[in-house]
Amino acid sequence: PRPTLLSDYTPYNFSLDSVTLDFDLRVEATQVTTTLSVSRKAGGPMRLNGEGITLKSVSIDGQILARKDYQLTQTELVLDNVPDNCVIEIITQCNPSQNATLMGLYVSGGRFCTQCEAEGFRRITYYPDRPDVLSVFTVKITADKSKFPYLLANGNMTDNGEAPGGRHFAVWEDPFPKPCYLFALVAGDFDILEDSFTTMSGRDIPLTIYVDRGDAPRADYAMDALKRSMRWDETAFGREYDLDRFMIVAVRDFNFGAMENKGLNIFNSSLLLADGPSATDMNFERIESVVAHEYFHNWTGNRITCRDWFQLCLKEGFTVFRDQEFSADQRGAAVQRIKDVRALRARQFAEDAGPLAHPVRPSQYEKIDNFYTATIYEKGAELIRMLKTLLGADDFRKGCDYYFETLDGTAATVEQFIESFEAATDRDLSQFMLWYEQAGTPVLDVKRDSSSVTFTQSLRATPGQKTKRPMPMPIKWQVIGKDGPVSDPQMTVLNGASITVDLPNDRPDTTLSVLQDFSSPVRINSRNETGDYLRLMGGDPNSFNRWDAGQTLATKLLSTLTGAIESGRMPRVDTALRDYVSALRATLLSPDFDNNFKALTLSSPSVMTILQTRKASDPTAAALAVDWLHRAIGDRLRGDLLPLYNDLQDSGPFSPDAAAAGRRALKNASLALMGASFHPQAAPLALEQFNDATNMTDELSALVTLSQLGGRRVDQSLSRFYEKWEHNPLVIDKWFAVQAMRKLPGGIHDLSDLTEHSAYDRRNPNRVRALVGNFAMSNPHMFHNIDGTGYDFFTAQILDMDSRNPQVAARLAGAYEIWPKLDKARQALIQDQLRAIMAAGPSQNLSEIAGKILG
Ligand code: HT7
Ligand code: ZN
Repeated sequence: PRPTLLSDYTPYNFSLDSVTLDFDLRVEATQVTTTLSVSRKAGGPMRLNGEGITLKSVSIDGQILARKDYQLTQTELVLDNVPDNCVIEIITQCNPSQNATLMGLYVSGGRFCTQCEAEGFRRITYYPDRPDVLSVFTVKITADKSKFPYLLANGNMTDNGEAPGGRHFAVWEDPFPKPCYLFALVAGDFDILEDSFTTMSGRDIPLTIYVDRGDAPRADYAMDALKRSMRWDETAFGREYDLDRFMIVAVRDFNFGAMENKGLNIFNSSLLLADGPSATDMNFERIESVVAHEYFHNWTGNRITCRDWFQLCLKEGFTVFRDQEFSADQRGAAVQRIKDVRALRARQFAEDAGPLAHPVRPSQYEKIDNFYTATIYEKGAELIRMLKTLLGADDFRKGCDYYFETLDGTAATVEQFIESFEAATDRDLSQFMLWYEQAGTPVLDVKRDSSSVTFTQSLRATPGQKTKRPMPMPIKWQVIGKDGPVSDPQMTVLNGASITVDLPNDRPDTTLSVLQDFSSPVRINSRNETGDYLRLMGGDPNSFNRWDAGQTLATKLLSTLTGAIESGRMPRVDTALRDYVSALRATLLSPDFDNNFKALTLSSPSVMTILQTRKASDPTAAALAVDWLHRAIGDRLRGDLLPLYNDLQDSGPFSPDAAAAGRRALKNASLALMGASFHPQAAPLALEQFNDATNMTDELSALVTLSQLGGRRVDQSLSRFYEKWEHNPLVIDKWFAVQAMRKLPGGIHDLSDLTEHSAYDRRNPNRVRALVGNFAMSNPHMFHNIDGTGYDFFTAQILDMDSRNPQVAARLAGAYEIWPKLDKARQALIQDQLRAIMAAGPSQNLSEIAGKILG
């Protein structure tokens, strides 16, 4: 298929003055009557997208069109002679119960719901399914009253009542013009949680969260996060909520995390429901950030939307930046920055270095669903962060205000966004656009002599982009001596290829702490020695760099260990290991750092990170290296871990706040290290913690430690866990995940057996991600088994999923993008798998991903 090109953009030739949608909801045959008031803006036919729906009739100004008056293909309805101003009525039918793509209108848990971003609306009716066609929507929903007591759509409810045959109806009007990807409809029976929020101008907004019967108490945390988000957007960005009510609905079958439909957010239930006994601290943290993210879209995405899908980062990058800033304010800036950068490096850097690399604003795509990537989201957020660093907080806010004021109600471009900052601050930001256009992660080389430092940037070719140009790069740095900093933090902006800066003072025995707070999304070649990293670990006032120094040391160790394991040599890392562990120990015992920071310092780099630093590596050797390092750290901290674990026991009532979560994180990191080093107390403690836990963080951490220790107690604990949580699907997802990430005693057969388990549901993306996704991403021993059985299993699961849900299948297949980093034997095995996928006649989504990975 011909890709869509950014350079081909042309505005739509009609404007839609209003849209009315009338849904006669029935599970197997829903009828939609669409009424469009249109006016012509340019010549040509009216082209309407449509997919997987049946056209019943089309009329213009009350005249039903004959079949010869329109063209109908699998994907389009084309109307030739449309008057300049007219009313078009289209009647279509769809089958929500058979819609396994989970795009458009579908049934989940016996309820109707919709997902329209990016191109799902065309599965509901024929329509210009593009983000730059904005209109005001009136929606009438009619459905069986007893089965579907709640009928919801965007905006405000203006009417409701009885309908014949035990049915009822509701009418919703959304006064804000929107593109159809923000349309939403939900119908079903729910438990509801209600609250309200008073905006900064004094308007009372009712807030409602709709969940499964019995789940309302588990929505308390999301409700609290919502109110905090609403307040934060007012204080941090001056943005007030606009509609008269705000609703969130939880659904269990969902392709993604959540969706920001205007006034009616729809959430994957895994990102909404939590309480202490059933949700981990990580679940609470994610819920807080995703609730905020979707709410913040109301301004960055909904009030100002995207001209076309190439501008996706305009809403996603900016909104991720806003949710990261919110989380930093709620939970602590340093720890938040570490977590964000860790995620960026693990996922986005890998993407940028592999066959799927693409710019933050791509210039072509085959299926836009495949572009909801770490590059668009996370690197997109880093670009906004750099902009703030370059401009300073005040000018950044001025630019944001200008953007919101001048582009409200429009579908904008990245250029218009950048121009807002230029107009508001009188700066030239044209070179900054390169960050949006060039794929790949730049390398920042740091070379110092006694009195100066030279920063040099370079960027390797990526698929389709051979030559690259220097980009403006803010570099925060500081000089650190043996007793701490010997200069103030400095800021250098590298605009060209290279810049040399004088050091603020000329001391021989000093170390440079460069890229503090990760001020640009680059890889760094700092030329620092082990001693420099140890100094930074002990004395860098910048928390991010203090943590990062430890990660660099661990990565170096792991790379050496991987090489030794690959070639069957004994690893020679004694001195480096001793120094690294004593620096870890100093951090652990210091009263100056909080528990979250300490836990992050203890967490070692992932197998993915190690593979990124090496060429043609054996991933199972890298996984063994990680196991080896954990064991060695556990051995060397043997005397400290048990007292630390005991000290961190918490007997008070459960709280999901950052301080309590930090205690649990450090306690469970200590337990995991005791487990990794087979501390005699590890198994009894883990068992006791598992049996007595009153919160899921402790229960699950103990289960993971037990499952790593192996033996009979693993099966017993897993069975007990299953029986206890059988009726909570979100916890059963965890049960599948723990097993997917474990070296299963029966190998791949055990994994296949799990796909036959009565609780396994191959139509449910959460469950498939829990088992199949975690297997590919977090079980290197089994997934990369050289006998190829891990890959065979995975490919079979991808193809099975592709027959129902191409979006989720394509996303799973992304796990194969790592192949160029692997040893020759595995490269060949994965290439064979990708060829098999291509030969199986995959969906367009899967074919784009598999084809690009194969190269
Ligand atoms: N803007 C939302 C994207 C989304 C999505 C994309 C493709 C397929 C299904 C989807 N569901 C939601 C989510 C967000 O970034 O807020
Ligand atoms: Zn988003």
